[in-house]
Amino acid sequence: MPVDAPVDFFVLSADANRDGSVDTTDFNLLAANFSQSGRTFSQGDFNAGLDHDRKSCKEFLYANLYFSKALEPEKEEAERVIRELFAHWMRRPSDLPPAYREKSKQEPLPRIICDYIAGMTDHFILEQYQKLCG
Ligand SMILES: [Ca+2]
Repeated sequence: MPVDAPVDFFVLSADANRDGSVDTTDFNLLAANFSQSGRTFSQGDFNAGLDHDRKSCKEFLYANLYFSKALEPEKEEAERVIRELFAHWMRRPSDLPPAYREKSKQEPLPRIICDYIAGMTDHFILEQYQKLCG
């Protein structure tokens, strides 16, 4: 179910006057306000509003992606795949790649399996699932 979610953000981080280019105008704004407190982004304080923007971005992602009702089935399926693969490698660590089997001699097996899974792409983990649990 696609939903429009207009988000206003700006990515050219040194473009103080937000005219789409970084040039001497931006440098002059920065220089004129250098080391003075209470300045805005357009006055060359490139940290101004950053915390607010970061918080807004996080809130948006949590509301529309991480805890999205529309994506819940896929999230649950991904959790199931990870849970079953984790259990498989806990039962059969011999199915881990040699480098990870070697690491498990120095670190706890659950930690090694988590590290291995964390480095996988979506495609690779599904391939592993089909091969080992399918
Ligand atoms: Ca500019």
